[in-house]
Amino acid sequence: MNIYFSGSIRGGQQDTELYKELIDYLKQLGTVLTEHIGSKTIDTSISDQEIHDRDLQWVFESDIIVAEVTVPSLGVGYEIGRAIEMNKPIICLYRSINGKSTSAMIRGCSNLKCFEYKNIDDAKLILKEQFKTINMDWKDISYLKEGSPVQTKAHKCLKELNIFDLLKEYNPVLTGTIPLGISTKSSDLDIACRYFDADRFENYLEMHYGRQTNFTVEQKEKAGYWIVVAKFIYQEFKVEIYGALFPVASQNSYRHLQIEHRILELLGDKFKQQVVKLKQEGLKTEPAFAQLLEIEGDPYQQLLKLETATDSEIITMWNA
Ligand code: 6IA
Repeated sequence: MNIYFSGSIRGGQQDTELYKELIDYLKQLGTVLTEHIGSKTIDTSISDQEIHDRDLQWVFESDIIVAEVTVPSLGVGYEIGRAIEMNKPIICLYRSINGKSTSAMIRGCSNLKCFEYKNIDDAKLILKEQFKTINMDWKDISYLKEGSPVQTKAHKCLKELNIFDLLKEYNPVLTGTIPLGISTKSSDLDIACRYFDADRFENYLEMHYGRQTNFTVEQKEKAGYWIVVAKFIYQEFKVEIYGALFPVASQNSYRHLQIEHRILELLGDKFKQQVVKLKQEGLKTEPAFAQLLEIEGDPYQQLLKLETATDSEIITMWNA
């Protein structure tokens, strides 16, 4: 796994030693492409344009961005923005110093995960826990092949429909309950995508899947966003391909998949069975999680807030 560590240079180098400690820890989790951020003796022989082009190429080649954002830096903010556009998972770490807050454009951005920490041990724990989820590559559906009977069937159907090849440029990810192994008879095959041109995406779906049973495709507004949704039936599955203009990693269906996967991993089989039981009784997935974890308010929004909870906070939420 390639890790791009981002930290202030011209914005101020007062945290360089801390960056080095973070980088040394990240080296246990993958290959850090930007070790030089942890050193004050940075190569000054290359031009700004060479630095820019090389660093962006590394952002492109990385599987995750970890940014320490306590010291405000134009370069770090720029790298984060470009990485969001490339659909990369991003972790931002910051400390509160003299009550100074990190920019709202970072803390308020749903495309990244922002964590406040106090010391290096806190930061290491956050990284360790977050990397467990990030290591799960949902884009590769081969995990379904060895799964439950419904997952094996889903894998066969997705292969026959050639969805992941045909929609490759739209970054398709299977979301919903089938990947999590908590599906019921009425569960759909949900595929989240990102488009850049809604009409083109709609036409493309129609061209490839328009002849499938009960095919429909429409564009509509949902929660303030413009989306394209195609639906059809394939064998025993209802298939729903959903596209939006923003990266899949920041779409709610994908974020719910990630957090629900993490909760299921932490709380084990007994919790999983309880979720399935509630779903069989008619509850939707997120309300079922919320009920078991005693979460109040809108379950869809509240579950997303657990993205930045620690493992032990999640474990203590369930009264088994
Ligand atoms: O605006 P900043 O300089 O604080 O931006 C820091 C971010 O931009 C880091 O995450 C780096 O990835 C990138 N960056 C900026 N400058 C450099 C650099 N040399 N070498 C590598 N990456 C850089 C700057 C040399 C200069 C101090 C003489």
